Amino acid sequence: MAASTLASTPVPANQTDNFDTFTIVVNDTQPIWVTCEQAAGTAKSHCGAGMVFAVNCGADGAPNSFTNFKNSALAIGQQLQSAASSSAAPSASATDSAVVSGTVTIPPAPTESVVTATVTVESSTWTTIYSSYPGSPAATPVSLTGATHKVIVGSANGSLTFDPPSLSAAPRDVVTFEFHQKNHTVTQSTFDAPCVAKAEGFNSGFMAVADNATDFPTWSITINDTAPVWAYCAQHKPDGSSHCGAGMVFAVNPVDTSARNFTAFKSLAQAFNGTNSTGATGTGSGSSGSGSSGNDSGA
Ligand SMILES: [Cu+2]
Repeated sequence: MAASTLASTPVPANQTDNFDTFTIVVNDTQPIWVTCEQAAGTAKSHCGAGMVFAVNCGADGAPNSFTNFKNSALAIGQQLQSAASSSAAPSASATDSAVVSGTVTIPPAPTESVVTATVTVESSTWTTIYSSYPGSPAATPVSLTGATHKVIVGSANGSLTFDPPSLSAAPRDVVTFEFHQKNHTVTQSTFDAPCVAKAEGFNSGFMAVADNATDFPTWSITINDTAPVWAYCAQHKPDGSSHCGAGMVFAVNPVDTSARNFTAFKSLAQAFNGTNSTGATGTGSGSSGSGSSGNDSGA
């Protein structure tokens, strides 16, 4: 459909009645994406603060979900805010500087871009908006159902490992974790705090597996975009040290050419020794169920 715009109509703060209205007619079942243009392109952008609306968007978990749309808007808002706060700086963008925490240096965050792409798979076509980093994989899934990637967590010899420790996945792909011996988790974190559960991130909860088990529980996440997803095991050893601090970390779509590659993530987990920069320990909540990934910009 053609774009529709209502010019900004100021409403006094004390008005309680006779509000202006604006009507659009929905002509088909395609998604319609709507934003408030007030202060567009500035740090005070209403859109960047999440003032967006949609008709017929995809279900949560789909690439064109409202959650992804709003998060894209919020990510742009954050970029506008950091650009505004660093506009006095000579050249480099606000995300280009490394953070030093004690003796540990956290590499700078890459500049995330929000990409709008038209994807065609198996005669289905849809528009997807996703966050992408330089070097991120393509947004086109191999099939409508996506591919399935299997990761073995732990092993019969008691290793503190995710195997493979990292992998590439396209949106719609599923990563299935198969839990082997000991009692591990897969818990989403952030690059900056590898061993601390990310707020509202996914969490398998603890998966206890007996030494003589031959049947292994599984737990899956669906990948929603191409940006890196960081995770760790929230278990601690009897001596109190953590599996994460021993290097039991995992990533989807880390960018090898970035300073924030998987090796850097694992090194950070080991350097913090299972704690974050403020010394808090990462613990799992023990909840279970299936999760989804990548709908936030906190990587
Ligand atoms: Cu573990």
